[in-house]
Amino acid sequence: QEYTGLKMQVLNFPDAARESLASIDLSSNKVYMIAATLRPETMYGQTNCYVGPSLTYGVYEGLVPGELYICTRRAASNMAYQGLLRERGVVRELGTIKGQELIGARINAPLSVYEEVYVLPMESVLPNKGTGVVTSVPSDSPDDYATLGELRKKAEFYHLNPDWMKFDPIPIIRTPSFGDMCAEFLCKKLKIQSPKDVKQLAEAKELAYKECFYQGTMITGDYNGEKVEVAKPKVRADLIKQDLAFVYNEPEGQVISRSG
Ligand code: ZZB
Repeated sequence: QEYTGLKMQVLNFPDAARESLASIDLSSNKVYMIAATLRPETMYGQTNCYVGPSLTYGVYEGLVPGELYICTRRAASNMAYQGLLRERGVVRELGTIKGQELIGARINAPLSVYEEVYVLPMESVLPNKGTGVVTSVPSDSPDDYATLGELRKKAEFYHLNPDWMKFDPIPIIRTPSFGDMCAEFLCKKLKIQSPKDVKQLAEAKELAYKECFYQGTMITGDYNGEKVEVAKPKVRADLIKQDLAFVYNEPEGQVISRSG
């Protein structure tokens, strides 16, 4: 699986994160959460980023001195072999932190209409896929839409500041069958009430992927009016050229999925 590793720079760490990472110089380094995405063309619609609250993340030195990456150790090991970390083949972990402690971090979302967004919890983030960091596009990802709805409804229960969830989904891709916000459309159509509706969410994801890729047209961003199929590699190339992302590969057989 070939992902785009999106560099989401951390602009402000919560106190809990500062404590856990006390031995790391966070101010003279640029620290990035690395989100693995298959949908670079949707980055215009990012509203937040998700981590698994109970997962452990590590901090690693990026290829360029002064850049630190946050992702799972498993992802860091893949990155090391792909020459994406400081020393090829070497995983040097500067520190670790729980996903829970990253919640509320303010981060930059490259290309998004919302430049600064927040880190939120998502129980369904898989430890064995991507980087364990998932950027959220609730207009086009049913999982992201369902989780954002759940967190907004139960902000107090989850101890979340409503300010962290204030960014509404925005239309970025027009589709003939599912309208301009396919995730919202499909969650309603399949009667998805919460992130616990795992089966319907898997179906919604499948439908959204196909419809957007083959029938979708961009209605925002640098490739407004172009087919998604055409815009996708262009947005990706732009992100990489601007040093906002890199190619991250996941070896065959390493990926597990939620739907089976
Ligand atoms: C932004 C985005 C926008 C995504 C969208 C999807 C969609 P797949 O298809 O099952 O391989 N993801 C990445 N890592 C994880 C993880 N560890 N646990 C759970 N979800 C993860 O899944 C690839 C997509 O799942 C990635 O692409 C990422 O979310 C998420 F509009 O990035 B995506 C219809 C989907 N739309």
